[in-house]
Amino acid sequence: MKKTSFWVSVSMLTALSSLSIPLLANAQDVAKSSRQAGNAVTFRQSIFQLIRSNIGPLGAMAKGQMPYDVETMETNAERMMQLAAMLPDYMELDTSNFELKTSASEKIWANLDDFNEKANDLYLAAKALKSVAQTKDESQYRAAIGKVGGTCKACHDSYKTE
Ligand code: ASC
Repeated sequence: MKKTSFWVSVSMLTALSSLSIPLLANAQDVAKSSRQAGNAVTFRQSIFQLIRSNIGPLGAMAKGQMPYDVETMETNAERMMQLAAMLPDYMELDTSNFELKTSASEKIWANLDDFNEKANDLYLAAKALKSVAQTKDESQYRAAIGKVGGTCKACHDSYKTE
């Protein structure tokens, strides 16, 4: 009696979990209200604005509009590493079911692994830029900043609308 009920429980749990895991994963990833979706947009746009704020001065340095400042380069590279590392978490929630003011393409959620790989490309380029700033080898600054900008562009080309 005890043995039977144990195996019945095991098989019921197995059946339940095989059903409920995909359903749960879906339910967690899709926005359930316009309020939740709106908050997600605010948070993720905050991250992108901070990335923009940190690449901005570096882009100006690479274009010769501003003198190279190696401390700013290192600080901003470190910040972009941290911000890039937040992107997979903050972009996971699919908000495409709601009418929102956003330039995030719906393709993001159909290609989340690729999106996350592109976020990782930004992380790695920012990490490389930090190393270059630490070596203080001015001949490498421009290319390293350019590589960070290149990862911004690669992702925008696929996943930013307008
Ligand atoms: C920037 C900025 C971007 C990227 C991109 C690079 O300075 O705001 O979005 O560089 O333009 O191509």
